[in-house]
Amino acid sequence: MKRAFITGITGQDGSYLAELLLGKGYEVHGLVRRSSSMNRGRIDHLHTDQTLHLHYGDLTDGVGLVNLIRDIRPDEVYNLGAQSHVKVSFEMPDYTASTNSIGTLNLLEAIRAAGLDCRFYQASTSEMFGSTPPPQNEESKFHPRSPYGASKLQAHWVTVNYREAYGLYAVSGILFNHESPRRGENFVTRKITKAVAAISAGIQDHVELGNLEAIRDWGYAPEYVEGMWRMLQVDEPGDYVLATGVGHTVRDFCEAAFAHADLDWRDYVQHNDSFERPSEVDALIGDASRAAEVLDWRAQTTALDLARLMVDADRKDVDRLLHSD
Ligand code: NDP
Ligand code: GDR
Repeated sequence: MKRAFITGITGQDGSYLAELLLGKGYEVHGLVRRSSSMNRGRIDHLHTDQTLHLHYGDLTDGVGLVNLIRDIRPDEVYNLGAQSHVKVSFEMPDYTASTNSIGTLNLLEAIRAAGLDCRFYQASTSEMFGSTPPPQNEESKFHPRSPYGASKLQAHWVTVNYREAYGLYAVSGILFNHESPRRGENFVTRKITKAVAAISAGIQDHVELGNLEAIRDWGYAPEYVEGMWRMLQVDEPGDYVLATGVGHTVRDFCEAAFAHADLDWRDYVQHNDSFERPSEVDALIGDASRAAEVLDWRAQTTALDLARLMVDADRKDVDRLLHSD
């Protein structure tokens, strides 16, 4: 039985990846943060699985990671834990760098200290391309536009360095935006689809957004965690872009989401400056040809299908909430 260790298991991607690996017969170990309220909503449904083990820890606690990796001795490590919100990274730059950059280094050092021959996946991001115009692929220039993007770029290079310096099987997945009904509620897609559900149920009257002109390449998260796993199954470690190859504006996503509930987005979306960033990433559209060629991976779900799928899920949630008595 293969053994995997996942940081960020309570997040969107971590929860889908845990499901995927448990389904493949892995023993899965996940890092969870201590919190005064429960933060395991996305993995609660997996709690009866005897092959899932959760451990308290934090990416900023290097000693804790050394102890965990030494004891668990995983075959595969997926580093998905991060302060992952771009706008928040402008408000918490130090914490963002500690978690995303130093945290990655801590984990790589823990693997080295244990003398493990394991495979390592780093959750890199299209935000590292920042102002480089699309289409972006593995050879495109990095120019991050936020403390988040810069912190992930440091983690990316340290991953490459551990591969080159120590011969570690380390890969960096440069993933473009991917969403799902489990997406955090303060990312723009989920904020929009939740608002559509609440507005169509008559319990909210508008939603406030920032920049509607930004272009993103939105795919479906369960397909992207399959890509992460495939990156660790090939003979040679490498870096791969995962993306749909199609860009849409935030405005397009709004239009599709509201239209799916027979609403006109222009009647409900208001502008609020506080959701704008000090420096914006204008356009990200990925070229995932290398992943198609080497991993036989291709995105299946389009951004507009995703908008509809997420609206349906949020409308079901609102329905359940309203009829729960
Ligand atoms: P989420 O924000 O949904 O999940 C982040 C996870 O990291 C949560 O489990 C969170 O725990 C955990 N975490 C946060 N801080 C720490 C810390 N200091 N120590 C340990 N764990 C911590 O992110 P996603 O699932 O969307 O993304 C997964 C990874 O992929 C992230 O690294 C993200 O930056 C990256 N990425 C995401 C993309 C996307 O479009 N979704 C695209 C490209 C890269 P808790 O639940 O307790 O908050
Ligand atoms: P992003 O995702 O910054 O691309 O990072 P987000 O959904 O936060 O923003 C996408 C675009 O929408 C614009 N926007 C708003 N964004 C938010 N959050 N809230 C708003 O009200 C709003 N209005 C407009 C933003 O300015 C931006 O242009 C995500 C994260 O998952 C990262 O962790 C990941 O690395 C990248 O995707 C790829």
